[in-house]
Order: sequence, then structure tokens, then C-alpha cells
Amino acid sequence: RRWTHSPAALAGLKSVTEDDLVHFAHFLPPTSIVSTLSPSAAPSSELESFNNDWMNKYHGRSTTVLKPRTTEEVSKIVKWCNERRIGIVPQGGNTGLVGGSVPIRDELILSLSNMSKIRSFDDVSGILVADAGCVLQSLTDYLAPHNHIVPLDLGAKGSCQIGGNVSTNAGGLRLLRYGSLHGSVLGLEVVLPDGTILDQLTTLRKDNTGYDLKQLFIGAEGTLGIVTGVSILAAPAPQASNNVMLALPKFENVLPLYKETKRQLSEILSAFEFMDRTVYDLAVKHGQGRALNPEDVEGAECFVLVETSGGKREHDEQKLNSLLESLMEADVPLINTGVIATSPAQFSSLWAIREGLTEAVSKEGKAYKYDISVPLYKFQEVVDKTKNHLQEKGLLHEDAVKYVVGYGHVGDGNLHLNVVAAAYTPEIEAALEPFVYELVASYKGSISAEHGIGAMKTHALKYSKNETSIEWMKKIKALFDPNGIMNPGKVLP
Ligand code: FAD
Ligand code: 2HG
Ligand code: ZN
Repeated sequence: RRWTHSPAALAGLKSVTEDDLVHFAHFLPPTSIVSTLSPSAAPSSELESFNNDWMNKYHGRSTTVLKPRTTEEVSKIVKWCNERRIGIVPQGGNTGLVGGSVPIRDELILSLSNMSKIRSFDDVSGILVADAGCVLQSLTDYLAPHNHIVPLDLGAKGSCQIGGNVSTNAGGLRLLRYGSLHGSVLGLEVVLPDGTILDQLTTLRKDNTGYDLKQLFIGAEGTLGIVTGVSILAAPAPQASNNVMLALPKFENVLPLYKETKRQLSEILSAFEFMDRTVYDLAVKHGQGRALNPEDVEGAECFVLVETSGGKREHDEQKLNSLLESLMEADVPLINTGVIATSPAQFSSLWAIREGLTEAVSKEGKAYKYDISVPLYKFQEVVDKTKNHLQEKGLLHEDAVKYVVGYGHVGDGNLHLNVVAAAYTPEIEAALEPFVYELVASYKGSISAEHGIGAMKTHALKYSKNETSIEWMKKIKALFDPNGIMNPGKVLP
């Protein structure tokens, strides 16, 4: 078969054949093999959800999905593929937003969904060891009766897997409080591209015995190996959590508000999330959370969701109330209003607005997503400049780009610039890229704060990494994966 638009990384790789399936059937049960090639061929519709990404923007044409149940089975599959030069795409919950989790061509998809056992939990140290295919929400549910939480939370928690989270180094809504996975992941078990099992599944808080190899796999997006097990430090569940949605008259108030909120709430501040008015309105339009009362949103240019997590409810509530009072009573108030959650249902509903933004945007149209790190005071400028640029190109109208919106994790300097279009078109893409990447580079920012590079940004890596860094990344890739079978065409240009 001839392939058009196939990157060089896939050039020497082979397609899966019926002979390969016969081999896999020696150690995998029929339920672990979904293929359009096998004698009992699956209809191609069964492969659809594996071949298409969450945004329905990236499309692969894989013929075969394997769902191993153990690390040993993963190892056997990978060893065979390495010998036969078959490209492999590791797939977790397929919620990634940069096209990393679906094939570019017809690579084999290795789904971790059958590896979902908790291996151990120690409620004294808080260390959890789990299979990579455990869904994030299921880990949260498992830890709840043990009074612990996963130090990571994101809107995709119902589908994404801990192995996918580690492989993308996902940030999310709790990073402000618990830091990145580079800190909270204590150990990993990884199947290397030649099938070797690298067992670094330690449960130690401290371990300075030479190079910390696991760090290489955190954020490698499946290009260096397959994560099969994760050891992670869970956090004690907060005894009290509160949140408040603050409505701001103008964007310029976000920065002073963040400073003041940090000063007053100090150790109990656990999230500080930003959304502009346009994306808030989209969330309401598409039924995410419960809309605030009209009088609370009147005149608001943007919103900030503040969460506190602490040890004593009265103490935390007192701090939050006095923050609100001081903000409202200032000579020039930083906020118009603050809607404080007074029940668990309201607490969840305020979070649902924020967590539902991605879904709202997707319901409205096709989203071009730019997940960037830029200085906080530039958030609005990035949105405005992008909007003006699209306007100048004549692309800001109902049939092309409908909205340009911004939201994100203020505390982490991470803005999600979303350009919501009627359709994905080459014209819009050409207007946005490299425009957005050049803009980010001009602020010395990052073109990917937390979603990764995937297939979307390989050509843009140079805007955030210099030549020497890319050269060393390529050397590391060649060392681990000399045959280039692991997630080919992703991450590296
Ligand atoms: P997949 O999408 O299946 O895979 C992602 C990448 O990791 C791919 O390159 C894949 O090959 C690789 N991979 C997956 N599993 C493994 C494995 N076991 N071993 C090796 N490689 C593997 N991201 C954030 O950072 N913060 C957010 O707040 C956030 N919110 C989101 C909200 C929504 C509604 C959605 C749809 C996505 C969101 N994301 C967010 C992006 C995405 O959910 C995360 O990147 C998530 O960590 C991906 O996990 P997954 O299991 O779905 O991985
Ligand atoms: C979030 O913070 C996610 O909600 C998704 O990282 C961001 O939709 C996006 O662009
Ligand atoms: Zn995010």
C-alpha cells in the first residue's frame, strides 16, 4: 500500500500481517485481539474509536488493536514488533489533545485498557502502585475510603489512564498544590522498545542512586517505551474544601487578584483557574455546570475559580470570607462579585463549569488548541492578538472562526488558547501557524505547557527547544529505540 503524507519516521516500518496475528494468538486470548485482518475479522467500525482522537481531528488507519493483560504480554508483543519493524502506538484513554494517541498510518495500537489492577497501597506512606491502564477516576474512588487523593485531577478523569497521564506529564487542576508528576511519580515499570522490562517500580521517597531513568518516560508520549506500572505518592485527602467563582470587571485585575489571594489564603489555596467571558458563556450555552445568576455575571470580563483545601472547615471558611470582604470593600474593588459554594452540590457545579470548558468548546465547533506557557500578564494579549490577526485575514466570521477564547491554569502560567472554527481547514491552520508559535517564542514561552507535542507540534518544537536540545533528544530516542518503532512520527521533528 502507498501512503501519502507519511513522515520519514514511518518510512522503514511494516504493516501488521495475518502471520503476525497468528503469532499474537499464541499468547493472547481472542478477546485481546481486535483486527480487521484476522480470520474472524472485526468490522472496521470496531476500530473507529481507537483510530480517531478525542477531537476527531487526527485519524489513523490501523488494522489491529491488541489489549494485553500483563506486563509479560506487553513485552512479548513489543519484542515481536521490534524484530518485524512494526510501529506501535501505545494508547491509554485516548483523551490526548495533540494527536499522539492515534496512528499516523496503520501502526499497531497497543491499548492498556485491560491492565487496570491496583497493585498495592500503603496508607501510612500514601504510596499507590497501579497498572498503567487504571482510569484516573477509579484511582480516586479507590483512595477515597483510605482518606487519600491522587495528586492529579483533570476534566478527562473519567476516561484518561494513569499511564497516559504519566506519558503526557499531564498538569491539570491540582498542579498548583501538588506539583508536577516529575515530583509525585516515585517509580515506573516500562517495557522498552526491544521488549525488555525495566523495573523501576520503587516505593521510595528518596533514592539518589545515579541517573533517574524514570524521568525520561514522564512526558515521553510513548516514544521511548510502554509504561505498564506506576508508583505514585497520593496526598492526604483535605478535611475541608471550598470554592468560589469570582467575577472580574477586567482582565488586568487577574494578576493583582492572584497576588492578594495567595497572600491571604497562603497554605490553603489549592486552585486558581481563569476563564474569559466568551468561554464562560459557551459553557453555559452547552450546559456545563449551573449558570451563575445574571446579576453575578453582569459586566464581568472574565472569571476566576478559587479553591481552598485545608484541615479545618471553620478556619478555611473564615479566611475565604475575609478575602471576599476585603476584595469587595477595597477603594477600587478587584472583583464585581464572588459566588461562594455553600453545599457539596454547588461546589461540584462550580467546578463543572471550569472542567466542562473543553467539552463546551467541542460542542460549539472544531477547536484549534494552543496549550501555551506565557507570562501571566500576557494571557489576554495573546487572545487579542490572535483574534486581530484572524480578523485581518478575513477569517473571523460564522463560517470560519467563530470564537477565540482563553482559559487555563493561572498559577502555572498556562493559557489554553482555543480558536473555535466551523471546520478544520488548511486556510485557518495556515493563518494560525506559525503565527501563534512565533508569538509564544517572542515571550520566551513554551508551545506546549502540559498537553505534549504528539503529531500536532513536531514541526514547532524548534520554537521552544534549541538545536542542541533537539539533537540530544534525538540521540536519546535512537539509543532506546534504534528501529524507531515506538509511536513513530510523534514528538520529534
Ligand atoms: P492517551 O490520549 O491515550 O495518550 C496520550 C499519549 O500518551 C500518547 O502519545 C500515547 O501514545 C501515550 N501513552 C498513553 N498511555 C501510555 C502508556 N501506558 N505508555 C506509554 N505511552 C502511553 N491534560 C492536561 O495536562 N491537563 C488537563 O487539565 C487536561 N484536561 C483535559 C480535559 C479534557 C476534557 C480532555 C479531553 C483532555 C484533557 N487533557 C488534559 C489532555 C489529556 O487528558 C491528558 O493528556 C491525559 O493525560 C491523557 O491520558 P490518556 O490515558 O487519555 O492518554
Ligand atoms: C484544561 O485545562 C485542559 O481544561 C484542556 O488542559 C484545555 O481544552 C483545552 O484546550
Ligand atoms: Zn489544562
